Parts: sequence; C-alpha cells; structure tokens
Amino acid sequence: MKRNRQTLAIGVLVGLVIWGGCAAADDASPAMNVEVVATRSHDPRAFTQGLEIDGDVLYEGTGLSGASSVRATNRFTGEQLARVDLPAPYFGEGLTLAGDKLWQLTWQDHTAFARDPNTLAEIGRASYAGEGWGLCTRAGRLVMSDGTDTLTFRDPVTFAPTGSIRLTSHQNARLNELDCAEDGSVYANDWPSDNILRIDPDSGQVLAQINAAGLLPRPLIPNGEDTLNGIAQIPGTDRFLLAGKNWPTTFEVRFVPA
Ligand code: DDQ
Repeated sequence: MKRNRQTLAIGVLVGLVIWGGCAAADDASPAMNVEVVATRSHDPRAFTQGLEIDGDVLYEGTGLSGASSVRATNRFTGEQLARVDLPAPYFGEGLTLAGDKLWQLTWQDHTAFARDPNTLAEIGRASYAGEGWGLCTRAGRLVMSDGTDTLTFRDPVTFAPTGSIRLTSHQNARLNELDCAEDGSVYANDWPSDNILRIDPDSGQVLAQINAAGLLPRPLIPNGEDTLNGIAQIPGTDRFLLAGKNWPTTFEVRFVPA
C-alpha cells in the first residue's frame, strides 16, 4: 500500500514536470516590452473599445450601453472631426476601416454598423452570431475577435464569415481589441490583462507576447474594468498607439525585446 502511494506520488511528480515543460515550450514566443515614445491626453469618459488610424484620422469606438460612440479626430491636433453616439442599449466594440466603410461592432447586440468614414453616419447594418470584441482589416478581409482564442475572418462588404483560425498556443486567451499591422501580423490584447499578443493570422501562431503593464497607475475606476484596450499602428512607422478604457492618457509606444 505504502509502495503504491510512493509510486503514485512519483508518477504525479514526473507528470507535472513533463506537463510544465510542455506548457513552457508551448509558450516559447519571444517576450517583449513597451518603450513609451510619447503620451497624449485622452477623454477619460471614453470606455475605449476600438482604435484605428487612417492617414491623419484617429477613429475610436467606445462602449457601455448609453455611453457608446464612434469618434474621428485629427491625430495631430486632437481636433474632433465627427462623432456619433449609439442609442441604448447598443454597446459599442471594435472598429475598422475597410474600403469605403467603417465597421463598428457591438458586444452582445449581434449588430455591426457600417458607417461613412467621413461623417460616421450609418450606411448599413449586418448581424452576426456570438459576441463582438475586436476588429481589423487585413488583405481585403475583416479579422474579428469574440473574447475567445479564435479569430473569425469576414467579407468586408457583406460581413459574412469566410473562415477562422485558432491560436496554436495561449489557448485560454480572451482576444479583445485587434490591430492588423502593416507587416501582416495581428496584434491583440488579451482581456483583462496588460498582455498583447502578436499573431500570425494565417497559422494561428503567437509570434511575440508583449508585456504592456505599468503604463498607467490603476485602478482608475473601482470595478477593475479600466483595462488596456486599443491598439493602432501609426502608419509607416514601428510605433503603435495604445489606449485603455477610461484612461486619461494614450501612449505612443515601440515594442522592444524584453
Ligand atoms: N468587453 O469589452 C471585454 C468585451 C466587455 C467588457 C464589458 C464590461 C462591462 C462593464 C460594465 C461596467 C458598468 C459600470
């Protein structure tokens, strides 16, 4: 009996060591940190859910039922160019520019709004199954997250699903805001952490994990919902704009080896 217990204990130990080793190997993507290049002020009432830059224009989508909006500002001067508020109960989520449409998701309302990128006026709607979290445009396809480790590809005109890919590691990630970078990779923040994953959306491989903790002292709001959310590559550069829900500041950063 005693012997059996010992054998069992050794077996469990060996199992744990092997399991730990595999988990470590599975998580072998290079670690990176953020280097802050500049900061800008940000509307602390904005429960930031999506961020994207096109030329001089910064698009931001915000959430919460009754406080959701979509805004366009001049990213150099901060001047507001357009703003549309979403009627309750819509809870705005990620957004992206695809051709002549700006698509904006909603969290649990199964509705994507298509907008005129100049006026932000609604020009159409699409419905979808499941939740809407992050959105970006890559090679003529929309890439969408829903709070799981799987990305869905969609037609940029009809919003119909055209495929999906699951991460090959980090399979408990809750992918939130997405940015389709100029190099073809997709950056996603892993809700509710301060980690950003750089993903190859063709293979599902995690190419790097970026620790963006410590940008801002928190909590800003007592319920812990002041998470990092919002990633937008600054066109033609190696820099990214990072934001968060109710953050008073946005951060222009570079990702550097840890
Ligand atoms: N999501 O952005 C992670 C997709 C959803 C976040 C939902 C947070 C709800 C917060 C409600 C706070 C009420 C004051």
